Amino acid sequence: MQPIELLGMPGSPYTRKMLALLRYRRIAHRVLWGSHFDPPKGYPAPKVKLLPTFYFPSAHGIEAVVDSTPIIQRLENEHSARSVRPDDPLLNFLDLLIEDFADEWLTKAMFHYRWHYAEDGAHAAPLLIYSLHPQLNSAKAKAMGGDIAQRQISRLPVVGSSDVTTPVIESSFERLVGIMDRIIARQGFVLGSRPSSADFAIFGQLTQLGVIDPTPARYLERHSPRLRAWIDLMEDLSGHTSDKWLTPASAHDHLGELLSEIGRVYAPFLLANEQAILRGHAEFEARIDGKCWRQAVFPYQHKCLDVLRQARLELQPEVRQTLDALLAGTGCEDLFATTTVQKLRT
Ligand SMILES: N[C@@H](CCC(=O)N[C@@H](CS)C(=O)NCC(=O)O)C(=O)O
Repeated sequence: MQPIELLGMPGSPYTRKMLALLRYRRIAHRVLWGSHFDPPKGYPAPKVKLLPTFYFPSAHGIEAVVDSTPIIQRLENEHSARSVRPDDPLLNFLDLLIEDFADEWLTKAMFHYRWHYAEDGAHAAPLLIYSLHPQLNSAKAKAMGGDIAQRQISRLPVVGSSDVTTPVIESSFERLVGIMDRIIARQGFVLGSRPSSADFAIFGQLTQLGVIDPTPARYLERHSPRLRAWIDLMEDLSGHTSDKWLTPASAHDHLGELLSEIGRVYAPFLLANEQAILRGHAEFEARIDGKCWRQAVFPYQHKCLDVLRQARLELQPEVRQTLDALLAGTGCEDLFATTTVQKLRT
């Protein structure tokens, strides 16, 4: 089989998520380091210019595809060994939910810590430029670094990072460090002794937060050397052999505090975003974790909520009941409460 080609950057958390996943799955691949500012010649452009971009062979030549979660599913359909999605339907749902939390919420911490504080921004800008142009002279690199920093800083409000939301984002990141430390100590990974797509999603964001960006990396080094070491291992699990998923009966004890974190911050965010979108508002203000949250609406994350709701509805009734019992009291149950859905749609 032809190796899969993908375009990405070391400073892109979703690129790192997918590269580690390809390595664990032993799927032949070639990474083209670069970005859509200067895309590889002879390759089509994707509809939305995001990293990573996968170039899959298709009947009409090469197809450029983005969005890691459906790409993971496509890889599952095409390659059966070393799956990252549990067969058990309950665990499978939890995997989707936790992957979504990492992709859509933890990434707020990633973007926030990279560009909110001057020290971190000044550190990241030249790294991003030199990873695109390793031979650039330093004066040019400085100018280009300034441009990229300016562009990214101007986008902070889009993901919801501001002085108003800083306490919510930072305290959630700090709690997650503790939660992941205990998850790894117990089982090695989020859903057992083998990695699932949720681990790769968390890992992707942590390749930046825990290693590259000085402020959060210092926090992680001080508070969880175990999690810091896990990041390095996750990078290449091509030789990992342990293959046990959690038993659904142990899901409560192992995942309870992670689900409560999702229910504490991400669920109220998704619901407030949905409410604003359905009412046609351009921005919203909500209480999250007892504090104020303010940002522009984010239509993609409304789509994520629909995907989760649909996945829950597709579960067999007895699995859905077990799931609902597991989520009860975590705050995640609000995402699926029929009253919430009806109230918002009327
Ligand atoms: N939902 C997408 C998100 C990908 C994404 O946001 N990638 C970032 C880089 S990590 C990007 O390309 N942003 C556009 C830009 O910076 O112009 C996925 O899971 O792949």
